Amino acid sequence: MIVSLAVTSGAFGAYTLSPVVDGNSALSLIQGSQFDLDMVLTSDIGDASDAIEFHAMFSQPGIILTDYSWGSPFVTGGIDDYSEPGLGALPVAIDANSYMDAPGFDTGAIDVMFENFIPIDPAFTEGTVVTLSLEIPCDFVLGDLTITAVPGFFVSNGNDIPTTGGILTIDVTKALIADIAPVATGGDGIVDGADLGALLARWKDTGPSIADIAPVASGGDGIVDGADLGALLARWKDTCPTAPAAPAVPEPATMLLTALGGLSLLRRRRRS
Ligand SMILES: [Ca+2]
Ligand SMILES: [Ca+2]
Repeated sequence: MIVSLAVTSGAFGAYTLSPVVDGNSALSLIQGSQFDLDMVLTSDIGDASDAIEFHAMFSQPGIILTDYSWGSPFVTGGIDDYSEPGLGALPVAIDANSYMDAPGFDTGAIDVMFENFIPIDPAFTEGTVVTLSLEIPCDFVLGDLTITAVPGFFVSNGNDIPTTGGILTIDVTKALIADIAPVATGGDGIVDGADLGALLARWKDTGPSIADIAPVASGGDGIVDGADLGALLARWKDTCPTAPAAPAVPEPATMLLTALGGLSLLRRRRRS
């Protein structure tokens, strides 16, 4: 089309590729959350492109990519969609091996790659170019996770459009306050005997302690005691939203008896 050629053969501006969640570039999400990440492309002069490649790079391994979709007129899963890992490989936990560059060129980055072409105009202009459906596992490391858009190429009729990638920051927070064990991983998405054991092992500890969970409102009071035990038992068998089915474990009454047995044992030891 003559009009289309007139537009795309003129001056080229610059693109910005911004990863956002509900329009935000910084937010907080709890372990177990499922969310959509939009890769939003904007131009200073209304650029259009028909060939796109970029990476989404993660600061930590383990986020699960469950699905993705391209903005129209790109076709998701079509013969021109070279994204890796592809739809057939999903869901997949994103790590250094989930996408490998050409042999000898792999950066070891924790990333996935998106690449697609539009063989016939109209080209893609602006807006959400790819939406990633993601899930934070229940045992995912707490704190800041950054997701960086790394532009590869953005091409309009054979001309490169300079593109700058943005950064998304997600503060990953704990799903369950009573999920303190396994201690090494900061919990496993279920409150059970392991957590009770971890609390009892820290009985009457003073100062900062992972088992000091009560009073809940203030995030602890500097001592591990009956209030913390009560807070844990009140959350017995709580699970992270996406946690796998819990294995068979003793019922709360049994665990409480075990706990009380453990306490009297501690008292006896202290007296002696
Ligand atoms: Ca646990
Ligand atoms: Ca306490």
